[in-house]
Amino acid sequence: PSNKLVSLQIKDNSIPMFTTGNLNQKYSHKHLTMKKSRKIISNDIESLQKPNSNIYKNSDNLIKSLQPVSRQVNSTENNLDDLGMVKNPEDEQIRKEGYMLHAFNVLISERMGYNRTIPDTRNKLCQQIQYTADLPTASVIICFYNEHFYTLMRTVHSIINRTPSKILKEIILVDDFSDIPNLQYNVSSAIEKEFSGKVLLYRTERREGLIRARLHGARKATGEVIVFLDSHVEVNLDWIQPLLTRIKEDETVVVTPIIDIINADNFKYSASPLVRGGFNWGLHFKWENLPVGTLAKPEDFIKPIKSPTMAGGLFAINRQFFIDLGEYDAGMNIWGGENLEISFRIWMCGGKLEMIPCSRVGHVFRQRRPYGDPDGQDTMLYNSLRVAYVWMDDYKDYYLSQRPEAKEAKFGDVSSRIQLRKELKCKDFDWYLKNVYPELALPTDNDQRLKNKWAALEQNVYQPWHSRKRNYINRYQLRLTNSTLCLQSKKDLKSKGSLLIVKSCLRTKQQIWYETDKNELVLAQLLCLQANDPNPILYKCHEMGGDQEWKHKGESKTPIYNMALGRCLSVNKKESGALVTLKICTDPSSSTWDLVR
Ligand code: LR7
Ligand code: MN
Repeated sequence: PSNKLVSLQIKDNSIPMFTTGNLNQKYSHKHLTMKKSRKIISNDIESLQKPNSNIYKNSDNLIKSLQPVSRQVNSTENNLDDLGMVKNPEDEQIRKEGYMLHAFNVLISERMGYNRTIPDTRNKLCQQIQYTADLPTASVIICFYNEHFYTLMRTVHSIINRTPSKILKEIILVDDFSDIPNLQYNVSSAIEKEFSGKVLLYRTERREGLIRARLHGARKATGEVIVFLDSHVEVNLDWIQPLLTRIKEDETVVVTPIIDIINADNFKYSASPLVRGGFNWGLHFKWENLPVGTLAKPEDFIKPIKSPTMAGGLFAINRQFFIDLGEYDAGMNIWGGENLEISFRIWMCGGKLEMIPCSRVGHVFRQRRPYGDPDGQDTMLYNSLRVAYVWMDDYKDYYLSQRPEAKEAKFGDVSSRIQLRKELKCKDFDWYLKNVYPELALPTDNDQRLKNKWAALEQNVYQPWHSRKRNYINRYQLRLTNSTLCLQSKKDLKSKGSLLIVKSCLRTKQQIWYETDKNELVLAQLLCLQANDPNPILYKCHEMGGDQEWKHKGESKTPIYNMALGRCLSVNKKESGALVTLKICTDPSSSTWDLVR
């Protein structure tokens, strides 16, 4: 029809929906549907199909009025808090839908736009390294299933912006049969327009899962090295040169960057410490402290670090070595286990696995995976069984006894992978444990001293979504502005799940809030203020930010703003006993507070 409108769909029988064909105008279908359902009320399908009808004129105006650039800010770490503001019901809708579909704050991700500055998290010594221009070429492979459009585009832009173009052979996107409306169209238009030839898009013919989707991408790649990345990452300065330098030295080394943290609720980018990959007998990947003495001298902080396993999503490998090593196990479904499989295989079949401290890539760590297996299979179990039966010899019994349901479960045919192991003349699992991961205690170890030692070490183990220690930086009562009412728990202060009310200010424990350096508000150093919708509650501090992270501007008349929900602490009536609720911060009836120290 018009050169602006390319697809027209009728949703819910009544609300017409369209997307724009000109991706120069950077916005997703979601904004359009929302704006449109508000502005254009006609649901006469006939009129929609006539090119000269008013609806097209309206929609042209609409497109102009929606210049999405205005939604996007050139973001730095400093304005992220503001970007999370929910200003109207439409924002609220986007935020909510986003959490459901992607399990992160899409409102912030969209407003940040495609490019942003992130902190250089590398060790200072890395900045002095001069990398030679003579490095192998690389193909970056990113598979995605229903990824959030802006987040995916920012992944691509960060790679284009921070990778020498001579080295970057291509970026290969593999759409794993996503079914979010228009995602495929939007991605293909955007890359065609901006990165024609450099960024390629493939789509699988059915949902394959990340293992087969990556395989699909790897087989299209032409670079000397292939680099796998997740679809919600941002690469940091000079991220690829140290990876390629190491592979150039030795083609049998598989390398990973340090995976920095992008907070799923506020998109803050922060450094990860140097830890390595391990696993437990349930075959779950885990982060583990480096063996004592690894980081003795300053230079040790920039040297490659041997790692028994990798997290799975981000690594670089010589393409021919990847093929020779047997690529991936194509019998694995959707998600899980492939990272241990390739880690064991690398070590047992003649390679090495190392982490490169000077290479940093941020990854959005979510608290849940927003998708499952289409047939409801426990793919982690299925895939882990394949790992156990092919690679772990008798040690698989430890896994099987950890997971009783595993004894009955199906895991498909693994004969070709066993064959591969024979052809490659791989070492056995006993060798791997003794030489690569001697620190792993066996469940049967009865040396209590050893067990204690590892238990103690594990206590300190870093998890990207956990902080380690709670630091109080402030202590105050929260008084409603122009009143003598203070924030307190409704029930007694230890009662988990209690709602909050305001009551006459008294210097009782019940009203003393402790602010932590992670922006939590902890009542009497016991329970955390948590942003439940529509009424906040007191809950066990989980130290993961998000619904327990609160911002305020200072001493008096400040809104108190929750990062995850994008709303402010408020009361409907200024009277003793009034229940505390969460309101959109720009609502004129929303409350402000004074901090009484
Ligand atoms: O069916 C699917 N098809 C896909 O294409 C399911 C997923 N995917 C894509 C998805 O869009 C994403 O780009 O595959 C990629 C990985 O999926 P995630 O992001 O849901 O996985 P994750 O980050 O939760 O999980 C980690 O473990 C996985 C085990 O199968 C993979 O190895 C992931 O790549 C891996 N991610 C990382 O290593 C990043 C650091 C996380 C940690 C620790
Ligand atoms: Mn991921």
